[in-house]
Amino acid sequence: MFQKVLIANRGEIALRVIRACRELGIQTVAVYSEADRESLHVRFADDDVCIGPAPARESYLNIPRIIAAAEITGADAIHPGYGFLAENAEFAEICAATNITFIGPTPQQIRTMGDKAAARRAMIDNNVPVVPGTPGPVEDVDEALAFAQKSGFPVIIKAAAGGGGKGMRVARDADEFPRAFQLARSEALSAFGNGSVYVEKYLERPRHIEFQILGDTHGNVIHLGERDCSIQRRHQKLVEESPSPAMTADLRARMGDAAVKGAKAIDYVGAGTMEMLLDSDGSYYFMEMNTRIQVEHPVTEMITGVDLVKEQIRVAGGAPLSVKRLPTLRGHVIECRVNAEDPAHDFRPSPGHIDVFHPPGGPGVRIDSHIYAGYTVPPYYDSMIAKVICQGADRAEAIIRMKLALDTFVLQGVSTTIPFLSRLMDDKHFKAGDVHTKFLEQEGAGLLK
Ligand code: MV4
Repeated sequence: MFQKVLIANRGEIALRVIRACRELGIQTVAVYSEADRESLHVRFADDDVCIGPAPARESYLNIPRIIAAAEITGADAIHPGYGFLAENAEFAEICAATNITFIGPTPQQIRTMGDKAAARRAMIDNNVPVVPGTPGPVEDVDEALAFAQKSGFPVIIKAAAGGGGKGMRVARDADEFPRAFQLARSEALSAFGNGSVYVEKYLERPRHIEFQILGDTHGNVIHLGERDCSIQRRHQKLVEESPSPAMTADLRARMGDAAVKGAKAIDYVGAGTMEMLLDSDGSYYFMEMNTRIQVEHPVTEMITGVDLVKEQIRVAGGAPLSVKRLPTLRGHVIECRVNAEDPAHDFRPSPGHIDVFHPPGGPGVRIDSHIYAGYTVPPYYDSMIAKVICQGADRAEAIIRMKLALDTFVLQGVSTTIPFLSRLMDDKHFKAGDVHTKFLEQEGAGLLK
């Protein structure tokens, strides 16, 4: 096992990884930007290194500085968390070349899944259902339009280098198509330096259901059930839950088998997520694979009792998975992301000083957060300041506990999404489990008060 792990991240996930290392008896190194000097991850780690100015590209994205920090402190592994360098194949390669273990999948696995068209191809080759579409990237607008006319409208044009909603355009008819195609292509080119796009049939109101995957270097690949992440705003998830209100034991077995088959196709190692779309008619399709630990991983930890971050670290050290199949699910779990944002002003970021902070507690409540009274939320990074995760014997109890937790969350100094989330817990469609990816577009305005 490792002696010392460097955490190439900040915020709550840096704290989460430090805790896992502590439990495993592993020393930790925090890296931080000049804006994060007063952060808890710096205080809680055994060792710390300032890696540069506030802007991420000069600190948390600066590969040479992070590698230098690992070499100076004698770290033998790096945990990338999520975001920043977590899905950067080149970074994983540089770690390997420097004899530092990257706690995550191989560079090749990151690369294959990072190219959404290549990932789609790999799934097709292994009989994992994908949304009907072009088998690979399309060369020009005529080839793309030919598919659209054959399959029928609406269709969605997606950037091969994209993911998370960037470089996507929907075309509802042949007239709209050329413009949508050009827009997707140019957005992909400017955002990713790669204008490669593919086309799929567009599903109008699917659920976003993702399966947690764990793989090890001994050939074991399992899934740990699903998370329903249908409640999103501009491709940012606000609420995640498990089990999905739409799930049955039979559907979980079938979707879970498909997810495991897809991960096995690339001999996946570590924690990963198979993102799938579940259509209103019950058909399901692979969409993308995320090759990292995700923000919403505590939902799966609470419903299964498996510590995903400890599994990641152990597996990277060559150990077999400590869990060999899906454990009995424990009731129902919901996570709400608390952001320092003002919902009344289009969710604009609200950084600043935290004057008062008293997080909720009680049975079935977990809070993952890096903030404290007296902390200043910097304007440079993601606006998420806390995750509230609540478990109940069933979904109704999980919702009651979440509502209570949100309403007793005392946090003053910055605007937050807490009141918005609290009203969401009262929404009749949400309570009925009737959610889909267009939910907030349709119902969100009513939750602004
Ligand atoms: C889709 C889709 C409908 N049909 N693909 C959004 C992010 C990226 N991962 C893919 N996304 C979608 N792909 C087909 N063929 C709808 C979405 C989508 C979506 C997916 C999950 C959660 C929220 C979403 C919001 C808008 C669109």
